Amino acid sequence: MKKIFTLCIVQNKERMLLGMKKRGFGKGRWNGFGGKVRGTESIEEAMKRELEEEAGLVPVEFEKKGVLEFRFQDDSEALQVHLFRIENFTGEPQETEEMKSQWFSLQDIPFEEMWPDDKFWFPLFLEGKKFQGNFLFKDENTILEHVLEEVDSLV
Ligand code: 6U4
Repeated sequence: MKKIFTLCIVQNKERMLLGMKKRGFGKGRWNGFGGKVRGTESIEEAMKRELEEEAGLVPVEFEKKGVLEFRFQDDSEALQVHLFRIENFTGEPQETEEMKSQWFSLQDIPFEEMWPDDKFWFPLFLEGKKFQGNFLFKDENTILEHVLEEVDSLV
């Protein structure tokens, strides 16, 4: 069984917008904006809804850059996360109930306060590559195994 999630990274040439998660899964970490795909909505619809709910932004230009699967050692259910790069948006970043957002320079990404998988796939993301990966976690701080590969296209 898999749960499907979205994750949006808002980025321009110099800066990236990340959100400090204030509650729930990943609380206390800087992350992109996203959440579970609900009922009948498409992955792209869920991506747009979550970006608006969590950051107050409406994506205008975007591209799917990665599909990542996360599994915890003690949980049979995997998370499949569809990662989008948002190149253009309308609106001003808002603090919401769930996230407090902040711009970071691309040289200054706070990896030590992010999910531990991020430091593996961010270099590919920053190079504009598309990728697929699988990560097995012992717990929220420890990765036991991972596979990550660059791909030409994504589903
Ligand atoms: P609720 O609380 O039901 O509103 P929802 O907003 O639907 O939740 P949430 O916030 O739990 O979902 O979604 C988790 C977010 O964290 C998704 O955007 C995916 C992202 N995420 C999960 N594991 C991650 C990981 N290992 N690395 C990463 N992002 C991860 O960079």
